[in-house]
Amino acid sequence: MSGGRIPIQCTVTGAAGQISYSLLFRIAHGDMFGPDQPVVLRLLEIEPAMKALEGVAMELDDCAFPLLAGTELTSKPEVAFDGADWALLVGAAPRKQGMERSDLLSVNGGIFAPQGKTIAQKASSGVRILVVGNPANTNAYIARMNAPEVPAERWFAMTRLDENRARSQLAQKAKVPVAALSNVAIWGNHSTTQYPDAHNARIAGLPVEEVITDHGWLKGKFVEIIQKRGAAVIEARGASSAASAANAVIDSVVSIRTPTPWGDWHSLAVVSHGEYGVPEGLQFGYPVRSDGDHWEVVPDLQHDDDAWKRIRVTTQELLQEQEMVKSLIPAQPAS
Ligand code: NAX
Repeated sequence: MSGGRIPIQCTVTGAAGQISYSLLFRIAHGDMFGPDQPVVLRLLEIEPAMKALEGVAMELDDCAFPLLAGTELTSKPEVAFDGADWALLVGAAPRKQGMERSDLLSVNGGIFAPQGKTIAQKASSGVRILVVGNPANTNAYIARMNAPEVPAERWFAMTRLDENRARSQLAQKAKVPVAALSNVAIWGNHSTTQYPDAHNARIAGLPVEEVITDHGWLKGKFVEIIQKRGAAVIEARGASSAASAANAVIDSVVSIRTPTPWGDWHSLAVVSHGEYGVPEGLQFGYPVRSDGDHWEVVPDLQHDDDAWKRIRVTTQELLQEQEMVKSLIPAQPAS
């Protein structure tokens, strides 16, 4: 029962795409906002995909979800983001053959800069935004910088799929249930330079390195598996991760909205305030904990030289991406 609660307005972009095909049904089922919270899905697509989106909406109807208080289908960002409490930016332009990373960044910048502006104009005053579409960190940075009216702390980019992949790989290696894993963090960019951190992770409360004694695997193969897992899924499935990405979107929003279990943390790319030496303003993957309203980057974690090296590499990549999109960033007023 929804108990007369005001529905949450949840915008999803790229709503006819493959991630959304898993995501929308789970949101409407209550997995994201809880079993008593009605939701209105505000679904944005580009014009050529509107017919497919209508088909998705028909299937949503056909589920008769008690919590789904409405669906709005549109190709107009100003309609999609109107009154949005949450904006899940899944839609992005895919990388095409022959495209350089800089081309991909600028094509997506053409999507995320105006979306940032529209969010600032139309969304609810408490809007929170999770960017999924790749390159996720820099797309979030572009949108955020085009929406200076929306506090920087409200913008997130998704590194949770990488965390979940890491939890699962560590559990399999240690032959323990995945629920035994805690304190798994992804540092940096959602790309092949990310640093999945086993050193600070725990298995049933013990440091992972005490349980998994193959330290060569932890420092080498494990890191590589997580960095390249997306490509491995494409290779096997012939399509990129979709259901697991949708699941990670749910997990990310739940982790932001609910207090983090004591002593644990989860991975999100958030605005850097210089934590761990990362330049201010980068949208950087960190271990984050939340009290349900506010979040903080977990301080004082220790890294060895190898980890610091990896963190520097992923930081450099993000700085390069930032440089490539600087024409999309409006001049910031002097503070
Ligand atoms: P699809 O190509 O299936 O769907 C994307 C949808 O976005 C399409 O329907 C397209 O019409 C729509 N779209 C394009 N431009 C749009 C715009 N300006 N406004 C609204 N909609 C627009 O991709 P899918 O597999 O769903 O993946 C979506 C994005 O997630 C991709 O960029 C993908 O790379 C990224 N991913 C990010 C992950 C992460 O962990 N951060 C993991 C999974 C995924 O690879």
